[in-house]
Amino acid sequence: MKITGTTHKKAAEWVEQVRQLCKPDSVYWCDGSDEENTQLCDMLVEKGTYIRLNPEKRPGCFLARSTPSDVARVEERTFICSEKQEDAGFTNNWKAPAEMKAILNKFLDGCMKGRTMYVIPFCMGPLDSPLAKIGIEITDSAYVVTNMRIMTIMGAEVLKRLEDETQGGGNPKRDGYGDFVPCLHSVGAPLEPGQKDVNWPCNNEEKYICHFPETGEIISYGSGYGGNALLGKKCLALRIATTKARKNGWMAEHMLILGVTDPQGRKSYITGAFPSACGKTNLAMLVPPAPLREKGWKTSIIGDDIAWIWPHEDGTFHAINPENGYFGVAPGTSYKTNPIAMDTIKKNVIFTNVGLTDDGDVWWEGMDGEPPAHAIDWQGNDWTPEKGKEGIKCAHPNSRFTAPAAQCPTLDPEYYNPEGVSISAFLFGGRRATTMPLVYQSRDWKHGVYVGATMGSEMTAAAFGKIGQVRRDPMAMKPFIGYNVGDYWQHWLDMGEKTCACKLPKIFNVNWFRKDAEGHFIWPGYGDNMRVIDWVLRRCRGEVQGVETKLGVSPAYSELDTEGLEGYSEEQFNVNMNLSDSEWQAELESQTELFNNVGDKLPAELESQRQTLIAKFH
Ligand code: TSX
Ligand code: MN
Repeated sequence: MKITGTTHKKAAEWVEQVRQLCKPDSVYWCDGSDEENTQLCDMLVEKGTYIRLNPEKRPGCFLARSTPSDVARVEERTFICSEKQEDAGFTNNWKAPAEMKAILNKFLDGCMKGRTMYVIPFCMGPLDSPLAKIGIEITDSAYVVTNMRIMTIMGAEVLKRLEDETQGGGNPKRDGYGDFVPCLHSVGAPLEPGQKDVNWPCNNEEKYICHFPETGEIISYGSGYGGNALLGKKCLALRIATTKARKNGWMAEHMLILGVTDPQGRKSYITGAFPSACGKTNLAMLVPPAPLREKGWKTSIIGDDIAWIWPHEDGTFHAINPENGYFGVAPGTSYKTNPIAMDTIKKNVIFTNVGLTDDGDVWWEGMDGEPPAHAIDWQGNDWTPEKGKEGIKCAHPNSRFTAPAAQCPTLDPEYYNPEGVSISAFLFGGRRATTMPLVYQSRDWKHGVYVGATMGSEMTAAAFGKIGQVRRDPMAMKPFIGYNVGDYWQHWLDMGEKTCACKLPKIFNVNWFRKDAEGHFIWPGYGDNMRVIDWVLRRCRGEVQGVETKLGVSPAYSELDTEGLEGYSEEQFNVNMNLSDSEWQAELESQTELFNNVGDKLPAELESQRQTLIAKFH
């Protein structure tokens, strides 16, 4: 189904305007077909960007190795370009739109010389959903095209839908009906005539990841990696979506969506917001422990990273996952930590910056079994377990798999439902060795918003500051809110007025990472988190009383299903749930820095919530 252009006037004009600015050798409209994908992957293998993995071990899989300077999102080069600086707020870098456009136009002029300009029509969310967002990404990276094909609904059917919408087709209730989000991406590495390309083109001097919330545009220059380049994900589905959601009364959140079936066959859905390194993908793919499985507990996944949530006609909040795949961190993924992910990534996967074994398979730190005696590391060098002992990693710590959601064995059929799923509970959580109990329920919506707003997690990698230090990460959204964080909190408070309290999702805080006096994790975590979720769901149904604490409502030990849970005594539970006055005084005091940073836009309600707690822990 070859496409060569569009009847959508705005899209056609924008593509032509970008072509004139970026000056590519050619323009290619992506139809999303298998044949097209095969051709692109073959070309990337020929160019050296992709290594075809052993078809016996990883059929349809490829490995890409990036330039060592282009391995992660670049938050310090990410900008919110609103007219007023106060509309970006302290969590974002800011520049005025006209000023940023002037800078970008200099870089974009001729930036695609010697390259093909790919036009990718894509949709975030089921096409018929009232929250679905159509985007068009223009990129000069075929790596981006092949990843976008996995991560979004991509190609001819999306472009046709956009065109049909100008004629009254599709779902007229769609937020953005008839329109699309223009997403311009360039690796910023034009080729002179005859110049040989490199395996991973990017720009080592300049990187700009720019969002224009008032006009709903995205421009990304200089990086070919993940969230910098696959513009449907963090850029559209979070930063731009948050601004649209605020305006139109819905929520774009950095949340997993998990389905749970209990032994009576009742199906519930919860979402969870967690900062990085808390195992969000593991939770989204949770396998209940054997004793609970035998009783009939089952889980399913709607999404592992992003949730779009709205007040549904039925009075409850519904959620869809706008993504079509998983862009997951590879290291640490194993049959022990996440068997569902391991089964999802057996075929048709793009691996980026993982190790390559001598038999053409992939390897990373934390995979099951012994490390290979020899491999090629993510930079293309020989690797042995001896090098590993010297601290040289085989896979980059931020190495990734790009895998189709449809391949997940526990994918929930409701994933495809345009109306989404009704959400019973929101979980917030971070990695905290002290202070935070295993689980508590907030007293009400407003208190829950405060709990999410003050979320923090201890750093496990030096990337964000000192290891062990608490980094505040409101709703796990710090780098993803496309406007002022104070206004974002106010929007959360306002959402609590959209339906009656009894139909709002109940808000819980969890901490899988508390340690005892000897420095050991108290809670076994992983599949056993099902026991906490069981209690959460019984609380949502009003089936269990819990115990009142200074923070809200927590389980009594007897309310937790501890069948088959070895080595977790009531004494350990008590340590796990303990609330220390001195730790909480320090916690509440340390929240002032965050609130002071928010300044004038801080909703009074949140400071009032903090004062209520200060009085309790005095
Ligand atoms: O993902 C994790 N989850 C959520 C799982 C559904 N991890 C890994 C975090 C890094 C991404 C966890 N680590 C979890 C957890 O609940 N809990 C822990 C801490 C922990 C680590 C090891 C053990 C127990 C707890 N026990 C043994 O290794 C034997
Ligand atoms: Mn994420």
